[in-house]
Amino acid sequence: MGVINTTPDSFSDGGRFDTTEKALQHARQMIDDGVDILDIGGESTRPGSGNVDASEELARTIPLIQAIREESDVQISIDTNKPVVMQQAVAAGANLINSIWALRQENALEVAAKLGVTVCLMHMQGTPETMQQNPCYDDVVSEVIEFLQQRIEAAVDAGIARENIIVDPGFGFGKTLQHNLLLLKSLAQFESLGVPLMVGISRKSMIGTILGKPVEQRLYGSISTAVIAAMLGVDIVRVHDVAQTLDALAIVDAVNGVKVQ
Ligand code: PT1
Repeated sequence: MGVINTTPDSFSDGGRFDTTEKALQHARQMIDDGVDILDIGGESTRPGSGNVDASEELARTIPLIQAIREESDVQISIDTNKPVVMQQAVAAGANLINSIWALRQENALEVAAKLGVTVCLMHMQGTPETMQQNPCYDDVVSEVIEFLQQRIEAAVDAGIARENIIVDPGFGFGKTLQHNLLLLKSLAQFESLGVPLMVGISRKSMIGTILGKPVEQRLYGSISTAVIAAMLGVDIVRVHDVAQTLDALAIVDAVNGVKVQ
């Protein structure tokens, strides 16, 4: 899964068309590079980030989804908290709802169930505004697995087919470096949930903290986490650097596919 940024660039005041056009070019490059799923988000959910209103989020995401869909059959994921954005995104051609809230918002489960598309349910402790203030667990791995188990059941109860559910431990969402490392090391345990597993670690501060490097120097660290995740059975990695990560994952696939004699 490749991450497409749709937030206006503060260094240029080119306006909406410029932003959509740049995002579309970015999407085309990822498609060329061999991406399977494009993740489109119109609201930042990074630690400390605030809210964006629905009209703004729709204006950032819907024209882009339509434009991508006009030229490609690539899978499109909508990263949103808002039922209205889910509905319009799916109408425009999105195949997957990526929910950092695991569809806990008012009406989200019902709307997703009605739309009939695949959903990604992610674990988060707290809210994006405050989640990094004092993340706290007795046993982070079992608590995250337990949460995801409960959200799978809630989704199935709401009418979402089990085959249409993906789960994600939510790296960096209410977790210290220690919590993130424990989760990364324990990813094989998530297989017990019985649904595909996705992770997003690319360029995150857990890599920055280990390396002491800013976001633009985290490529090799990011690739390393993708390789670890894939070796531990993760099905989908959410990344910024598609071509580079695909090379690394081809090596993992080759090793996993070799016949031991
Ligand atoms: C994710 C994810 C996401 N991450 C899913 N969706 C983000 N399913 C947005 C940092 O510590 O992992 N899974 N959508 C981006 N969020 C963050 C969180 C970005 C933490 C950066 C950090 O640097």
